[in-house]
Amino acid sequence: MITLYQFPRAWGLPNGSPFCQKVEAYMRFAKLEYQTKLYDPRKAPKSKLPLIDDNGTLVADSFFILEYLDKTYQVSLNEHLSSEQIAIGNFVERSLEEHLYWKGIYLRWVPEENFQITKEAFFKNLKGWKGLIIPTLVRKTLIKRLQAQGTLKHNPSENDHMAFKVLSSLSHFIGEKKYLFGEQISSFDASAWSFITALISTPHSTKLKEPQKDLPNLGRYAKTIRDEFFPDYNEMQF
Ligand SMILES: N[C@@H](CCC(=O)N[C@@H](CS)C(=O)NCC(=O)O)C(=O)O
Repeated sequence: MITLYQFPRAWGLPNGSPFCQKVEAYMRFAKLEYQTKLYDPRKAPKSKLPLIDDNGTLVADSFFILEYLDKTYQVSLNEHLSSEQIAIGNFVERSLEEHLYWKGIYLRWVPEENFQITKEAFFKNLKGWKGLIIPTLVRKTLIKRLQAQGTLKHNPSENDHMAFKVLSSLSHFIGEKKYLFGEQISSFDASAWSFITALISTPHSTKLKEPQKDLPNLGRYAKTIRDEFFPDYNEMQF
């Protein structure tokens, strides 16, 4: 049995971390049997989650986890795709995970009202001094990372503008299609679904929610995948 080590679930989403949600989505697309457990990222081999344990084989990082599962269980979710489509899928995945992800971190952790929402979801079980200090320390660490990565060099409307470009590109790419590449799901939908819902399906206040109005096909896409693969997550908002 595969164990997915991850963060707590939040806001009706399968996970508070889009990377953990991506792995769970992939395993559901691939109809693999798994269980989930909470884990402390500091104990993980790459100090980040997701991490899987497949009968003693540990694999860290969603990219390597999907490659491992594909090879080990002959999942082949992308067999119907051309090399050109696979190339596009890789570019989409990278732009969501290496660019849009940071806009999401900014959104959840920097504006004070949003930080309070994040704190409530991720740290509500911490009691006493831990509940006071740990959320602020995590926030400080993430702010340092956002400065080093570059997101905090831009003002909020510049960041919203950059994130909106990625979302609107994705919206144009999806168009009327059911999944990213048509009628058949691919591994790239695991990433796209997780990063879209990480932005549009949480209670944080953001101009990026406007895509739901301006780019309604993203909400439709998110709901289609929820209905088909995560019907048990009926509290998700689109
Ligand atoms: N490239 C990694 C990124 C994973 C990642 O950034 N995970 C974050 C949560 S979204 C994490 O574990 N952060 C904990 C930390 O950095 O201390 C993947 O694809 O799995």
